[in-house]
Amino acid sequence: MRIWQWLVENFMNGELFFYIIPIFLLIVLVIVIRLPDNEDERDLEEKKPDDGDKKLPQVPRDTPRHDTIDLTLPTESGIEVEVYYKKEPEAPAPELPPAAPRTFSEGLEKTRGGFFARLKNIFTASAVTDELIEEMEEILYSADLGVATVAHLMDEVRRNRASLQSGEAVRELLKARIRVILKSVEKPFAVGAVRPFVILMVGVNGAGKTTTIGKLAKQFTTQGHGVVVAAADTFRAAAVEQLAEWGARAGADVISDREGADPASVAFNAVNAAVSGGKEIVIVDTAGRLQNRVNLMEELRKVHRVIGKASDGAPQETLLVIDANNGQNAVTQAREFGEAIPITGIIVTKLDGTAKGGSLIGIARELALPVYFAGIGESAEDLRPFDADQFTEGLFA
Ligand SMILES: Nc1nc2c(ncn2[C@@H]2O[C@H](COP(=O)(O)OP(=O)(O)OP(=O)(O)O)[C@@H](O)[C@H]2O)c(=O)[nH]1
Ligand SMILES: [Mg+2]
Repeated sequence: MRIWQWLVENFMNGELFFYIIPIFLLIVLVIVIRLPDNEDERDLEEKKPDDGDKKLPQVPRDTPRHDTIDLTLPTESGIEVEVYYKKEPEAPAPELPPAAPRTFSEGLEKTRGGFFARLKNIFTASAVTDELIEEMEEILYSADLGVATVAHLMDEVRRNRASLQSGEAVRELLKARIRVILKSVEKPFAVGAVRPFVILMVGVNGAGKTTTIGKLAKQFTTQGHGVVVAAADTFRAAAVEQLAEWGARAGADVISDREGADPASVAFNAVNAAVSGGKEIVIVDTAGRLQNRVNLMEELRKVHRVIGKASDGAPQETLLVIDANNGQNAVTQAREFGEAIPITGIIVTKLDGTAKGGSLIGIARELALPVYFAGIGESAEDLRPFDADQFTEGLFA
């Protein structure tokens, strides 16, 4: 039977209503049930974040990276409505050009602005008088170069007095002599063939040991070396955390122990970890301050000795970290540390933050130890192999 015949027949005999009425009632029922939800959703759509309705929480802008962000919002009718915000695809972060490493000239800006700026008057004088030479001597003495070094430089000036006809000539002589002093301590740092190659870092508190270890570790891992750093400054818990952070950043293994643990045993474990893990370089951090200086020196002696027990001939380098702000005090520090353990080289830090960069001239001449690196900023690249020419040019720029 065709459908239209069936409809006509059922309409005629009244049975059609028997089917239609239940279907109609079912539709009405569905609409009634859905209505409150729709109202709430409409309510929400109309609400703006700034319309003063404090009940609506704002969607946090930096919500974690889910595909959707769901919130359950209370509405005025008391019914909770779940809202899903589709997460916008994240735009890739714009590629920043790699920061150009600082030059020595930039790192020495403060030093140039200090005593070297005062020497400018002398360097631009058209004639060289005895008063001018005396004025220069005074400025040099006030510049923390150290008495012996200033005396040496002034001897050179007086010896060549006859040929010094202009301030420019004085400048060139001084620059040449300073360059010679700095050249005598310039030595590229070389990681020798011994494995593991152990570097022990020492220095007074705050000199920059831990930071410098972080920077060095980063440079070594970037060069493809496997590095272990030893948190042998167990005097403060924060020192271990600081080194662990730097180590993680550099991709180096960190060997540590609880606060107060024996620093020598941490160093010993680190050397053994490098041997068993096939790592090439171990850098040992040490405390800069203990209850007193005698304790510190005792402890450093023990660390040095125990490292030697872990690996014959280690440490291959014992580097003294010097804060350039300390000026000539660094010479005293170096002598004190040198009496406890054999110092093999120097790293001077914070040249960028001081007007006392010239003190390195005195340190170089007095200590006659290789200056391997100079810190001229906070980033890993700002720990630079010491370059006497660049340093001299930076001072006299
Ligand atoms: N501007 C600048 N700051 C530096 C440089 N080297 C180190 N610093 C800062 O000097 C401060 C002290 O450095 P640390 O590495 O903690 O010194 P430390 O020798 O380990 O100190 P202790 O653990 O107390 O013995 C930190 O705030 C470093 O960021 C540098 O070359 N330039
Ligand atoms: Mg430290």
